[in-house]
Amino acid sequence: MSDVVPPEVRPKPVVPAKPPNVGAPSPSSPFPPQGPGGGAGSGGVSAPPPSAIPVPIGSHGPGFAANHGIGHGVGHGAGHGGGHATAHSGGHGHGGSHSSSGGSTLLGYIGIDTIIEQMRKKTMKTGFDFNIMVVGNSGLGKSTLVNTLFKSQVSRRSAGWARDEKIPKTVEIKAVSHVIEEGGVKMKLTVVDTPGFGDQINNDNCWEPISKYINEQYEKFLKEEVNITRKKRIPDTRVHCCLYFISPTGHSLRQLDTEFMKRLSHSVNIIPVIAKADTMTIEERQEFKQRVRKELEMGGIEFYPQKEFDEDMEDKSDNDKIREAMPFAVVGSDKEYQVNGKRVLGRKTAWGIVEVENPNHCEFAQLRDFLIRSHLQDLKEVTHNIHYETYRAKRLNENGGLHPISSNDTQESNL
Ligand SMILES: Nc1nc2c(ncn2[C@@H]2O[C@H](COP(=O)(O)OP(=O)(O)O)[C@@H](O)[C@H]2O)c(=O)[nH]1
Ligand SMILES: [Mg+2]
Repeated sequence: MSDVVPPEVRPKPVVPAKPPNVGAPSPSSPFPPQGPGGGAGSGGVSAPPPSAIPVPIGSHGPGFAANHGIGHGVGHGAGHGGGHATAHSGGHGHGGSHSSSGGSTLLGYIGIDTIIEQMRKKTMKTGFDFNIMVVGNSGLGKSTLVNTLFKSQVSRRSAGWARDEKIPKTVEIKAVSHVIEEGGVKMKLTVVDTPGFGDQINNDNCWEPISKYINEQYEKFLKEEVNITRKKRIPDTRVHCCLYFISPTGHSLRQLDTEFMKRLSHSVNIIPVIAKADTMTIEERQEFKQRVRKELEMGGIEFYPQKEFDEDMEDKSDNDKIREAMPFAVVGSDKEYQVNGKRVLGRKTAWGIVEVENPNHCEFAQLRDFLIRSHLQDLKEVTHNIHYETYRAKRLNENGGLHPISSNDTQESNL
């Protein structure tokens, strides 16, 4: 099976009509109501969507927690409502009263702002899934970077192909899960590796097995959703983010790169990165970044965070900054060195140590902040509300919305 919907004809997910007198979004609503009073109340507490859990990851600053970890919280409706409630509690009372036509004054404390604490408690109990896929030629440092991002051995390093071990003839897909805990929050991280991508002489169609895998996960989720007896929490194996590794050649993008990103950008959040940035000088890096950005733009290739999904001006200005800095030129390492009395992750070269987390040395820290500390929840939401929704709408249309879905075009992968 190829792409579910070719980019040119991709329908916009349908915005469901909001029934009257219903403040809270339904758990599966693709575009829950937004704005003041948009659902800080019961929706967020009693019926959180299965995949949208606020993500207050440990060590980040309060700004991130307020704006993204919790603000975007349980679905957009509850998240925004919660955010408003906090921002305005005791003031304008946005989240509080449905009867007011805006700007009413609360006479006493109601407790709307406690939703943040309630959501936090729920997340602490349930934890959350995050599924990241890495794509790019062998040896570009994919496994190393994922291990660097999560500061543990979550991805097996390919120590080069042994002589008697053959390079896979086709793209293999391997998913490995780990539970990582930080600050009492459990994340079930699944790393989906795609060894063999781009390693052949003829790489035509090597995006196909990857596209198939991504769609199979949507299909699994959909099957669970349309079951009469649904699980309370549907296991989420959908790929939330696909890190695409660009080889640090200094030349143009290869056809394989553009082909992959073009074909997949409408079914998954693609984040392109420039691999092994320490192999280029700072000037070469800047030049290469600009060239890549231009080529992506000229090729009409969208990557995450997509402009069309910016929710408001604040989002747009934050995301513009990120988009302008992309693709991040990264360095990965799992070795620690002593630098100025501190232990840092780095790569030792003849000229000194390249410190992975030092923003003057490479853009790893920017990628990490973006991916984990500010946009992790949004990656999950865009996956659910846009990519999955597009898939779902198409599948249900095909089936008249009612009949069981045949598995003809989504054979299970070898997982
Ligand atoms: N110079 C440099 N080498 C790297 C970097 N990341 C990984 N490597 C090395 O590249 C080789 C392949 O790394 P690996 O993570 O297995 O690549 P993968 O095949 O893409 O998963 C290993 O020897 C790594 O130590 C990097 O950022 N810079
Ligand atoms: Mg690897």
